Amino acid sequence: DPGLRGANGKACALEFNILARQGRARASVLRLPHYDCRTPMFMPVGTNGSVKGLTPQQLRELDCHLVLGNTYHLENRPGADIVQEFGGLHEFSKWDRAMLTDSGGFQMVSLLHLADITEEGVSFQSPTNGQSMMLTPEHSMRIQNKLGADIMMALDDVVSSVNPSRERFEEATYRTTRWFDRCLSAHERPGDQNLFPIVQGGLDRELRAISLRQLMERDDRIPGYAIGGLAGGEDKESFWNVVDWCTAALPEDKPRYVMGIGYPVDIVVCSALGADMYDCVYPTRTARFGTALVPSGTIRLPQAVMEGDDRPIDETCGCPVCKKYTRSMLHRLVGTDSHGAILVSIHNVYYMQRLMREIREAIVQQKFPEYVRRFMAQQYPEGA
Ligand code: PRF
Ligand code: ZN
Repeated sequence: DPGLRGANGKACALEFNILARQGRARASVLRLPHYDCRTPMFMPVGTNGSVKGLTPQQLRELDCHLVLGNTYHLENRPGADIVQEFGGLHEFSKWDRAMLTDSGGFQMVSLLHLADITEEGVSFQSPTNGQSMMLTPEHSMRIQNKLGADIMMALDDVVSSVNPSRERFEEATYRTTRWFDRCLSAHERPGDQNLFPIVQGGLDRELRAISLRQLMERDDRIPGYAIGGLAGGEDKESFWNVVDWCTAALPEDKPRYVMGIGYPVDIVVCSALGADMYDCVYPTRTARFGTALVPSGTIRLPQAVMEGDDRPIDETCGCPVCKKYTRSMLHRLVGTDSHGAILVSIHNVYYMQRLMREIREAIVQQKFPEYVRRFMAQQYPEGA
């Protein structure tokens, strides 16, 4: 819908309407070409365009508003040309609500550890089939324009945990801005796809400030901002500091996306700091290993103590799994077939979407501080 207007009044592919604020927290309607999302929002990861084990119909019933796809994986298989021939990622995956594609570099560098980064871009040779891929900002944009997601991520220079020197972080900070400019020039669908830049700079206050300043100089062409370089095993104090610096500096009237964040506690804290969007494989990946999310933290269904436990995963949960299955049944199912993994995934995705609804409602009702206290008391009963 080219008729949408950004905060600056310019034609833009999203509208961000803040419904309520409390402290720095905000609740909004994020209107994207395919769906009116509510924020704060958790976006499950569907690497190949679909979330493992869950159908698009189930994701809708679980109240998901936006699903993530990955440029690197989709280009590898089936290939962006083929997805485009099928009418784009929405048609291909039969997911008709909003989608976001990550730019691909992070997946190549951080998950595969085999990437070579130069000013030109990120190149990678697959250890399994020997196939190589060179992802430049231009190529990432060409692929993401073919996929057609509502939000595309700019290619950022991700610092591998193998070589985390200050010099390398400095290079990556400036290069991420240069690559964002190349992404802006290469982006061919500004009328119906939103391009978000990614704030980098490691855990360094000065580098984060440089990244923020450089990107915000381009604010009139930016529909929303992402905060990258976190969730890499840093301590909580550093993590919160970076989110705090970034959300304090970013414009109020645009959505803020903290990449790779998915622990419920982190989402509650980041929302209090004024962040709006999150994604992580955690809830679905941990489900496949039999870990279920509950208000007090997690429970491990494969444990022997679950064997005779006739309670549902969570007595307060309204998901279809908690209505029908006991822990005892799930204990058997996670051990024997993929059906158990799917059931726990359903519960965990429901849990995340319920958490997000509660956060949004608490902000709207101006009861967010009480909500945070109640949430933390459940997670940390000893006040640890
Ligand atoms: N950059 C990109 N994708 C990401 C991240 C990032 O920094 C993170 C956080 N480390 C998760 N996903 N492009
Ligand atoms: Zn449940």
